Amino acid sequence: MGKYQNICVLTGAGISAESGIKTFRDANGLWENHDIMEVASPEGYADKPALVQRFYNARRMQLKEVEPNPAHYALAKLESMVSEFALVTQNVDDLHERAGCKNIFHMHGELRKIRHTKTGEVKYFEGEVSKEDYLLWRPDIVWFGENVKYMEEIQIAASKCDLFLCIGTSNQVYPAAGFVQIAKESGARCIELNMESTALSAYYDESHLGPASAVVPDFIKSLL
Ligand code: BJW
Repeated sequence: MGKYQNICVLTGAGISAESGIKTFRDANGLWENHDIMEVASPEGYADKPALVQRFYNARRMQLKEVEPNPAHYALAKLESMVSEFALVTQNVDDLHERAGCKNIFHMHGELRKIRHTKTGEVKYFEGEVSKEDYLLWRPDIVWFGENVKYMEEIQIAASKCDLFLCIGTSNQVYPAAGFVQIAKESGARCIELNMESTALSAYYDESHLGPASAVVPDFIKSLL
């Protein structure tokens, strides 16, 4: 596809906002009613497993009520038009795959997976974890202080790409916020698409501001 043949995309909560999934740090963000460390840290889970499981049960059930939006579909189309494409997402929802994206790295885990706390076995799970299983099966989600998934694959994708897109993330959580540095140092053009400027906007070659459902399809059309 013209100028760019190897594209790496990093997405965050903003891309799913218009599908009806709350972001983390906006005014109505998910964390408003929950202390962040209470529901997204190993310590919080050890302290209040019932609260944490209820929180993730509710979010897992919410997945059944939401649909991908035009930004998710535009990225799937982009993937089909270039020779190499990696979609790195901080999101734990499944909207990228439901829109048709294939090469996805869920670096913070997935709501639809649970992990056995003793054996480490991971399995797909659609329902609500029962009270009997609260301590045996935890959400397969990366909480604060835990290592993110697919780090090696992501570092390779960011260092090989010629275009790095960052969509709908506040760039406040690491290591995700640092991937742009890998891409930039490797010579990629780095473009941010977000509702508003972020702490790292100045680091990007371009920023396009606005709702993802409009800005992402428009930007992708401009590449064609
Ligand atoms: C729209 C829009 C629309 C809205 N259209 N846009 C000190 C310095 C540096 C690092 C650390 C530090 N101390 C600790 C750390 C490490 C820590 C970290 O980064 N902490 C920071 C808070 C400082 N990171 C970790 O612990 C990670 N692990 C790790 O680093 O391991 C090694 C290590 C261990 C220990 C110590 C040090 C190193 C793991 C991070 C796990 C993050 N987990 C969460 C929760 C997952 C559970 C769940 O989903 O329930 O992941 S936190 C939460 O934030 C979630 C998200 O994936 C992540 C990023 O949020 P995101 O996606 O950016 O959302 P928002 O809400 O912040 O932003 C949305 C954006 O969209 C906004 O800009 C809006 O404007 C925009 N927007 N509507 C377009 N319609």
